[in-house]
Amino acid sequence: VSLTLYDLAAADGRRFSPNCWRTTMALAHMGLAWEFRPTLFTEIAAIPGGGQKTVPVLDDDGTVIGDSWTIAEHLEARYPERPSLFGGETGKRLAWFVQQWAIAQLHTPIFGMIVADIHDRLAPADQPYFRASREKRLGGRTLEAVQAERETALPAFRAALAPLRLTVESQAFLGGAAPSYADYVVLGPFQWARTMSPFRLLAEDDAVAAWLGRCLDLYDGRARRAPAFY
Ligand SMILES: N[C@@H](CCC(=O)N[C@@H](CS)C(=O)NCC(=O)O)C(=O)O
Repeated sequence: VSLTLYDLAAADGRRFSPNCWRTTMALAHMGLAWEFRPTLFTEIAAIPGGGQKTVPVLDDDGTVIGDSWTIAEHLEARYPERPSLFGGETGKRLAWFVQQWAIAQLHTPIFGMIVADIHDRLAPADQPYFRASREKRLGGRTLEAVQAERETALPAFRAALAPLRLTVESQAFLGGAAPSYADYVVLGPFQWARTMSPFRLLAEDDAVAAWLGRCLDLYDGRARRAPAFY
């Protein structure tokens, strides 16, 4: 098996992309070996195979696949003898729901709370692209102005974690006793934050923080060992 993962890299090489962390954890879950290709935002279009607009991109023995969900489906189908990411079709469809929930309730608010910190840690070649594309997405506001509101935004963000909090108070992982793809989807945006920003999203005594700790420890602490602020 020859697997290559194209993953965003910051100026110092650290891996921060929430969508790429989904794939990293999926590969670790399956016990597969892979090679990282650190990639800048401004290098995505040049990924071999061509036509990619986002990462992660996985090259599996010459088959080039974009989009983290498509990659997870590919891995599940291609390596059926490995530990399952979804635990069957019902688990897969529920993980899809978790992904939509995470994009709305985690990615979107976290983006605003760390967006200037992300910018400041990107390679100089990426910074003008990131600022222009993200300020457009933010309706013309500056990255700094949006991030300055993070203390105000934090209570609503934490309150919206209630469904996650109540779930992981009574079970170790989202699918029960063992981790599955749904956990990696939720881990992604928290990993994005802790790798790129010193701003603490969670109170230390939050059950979500305990769940996050369990995820960071998985597979020899793969996510915990990554360069991060805390
Ligand atoms: N649906 C895609 C989304 C991937 C995505 O948006 N990746 C971001 C990095 S986290 C990206 O590559 N953005 C490129 C850009 O903004 O130019 C997936 O799940 O893989």
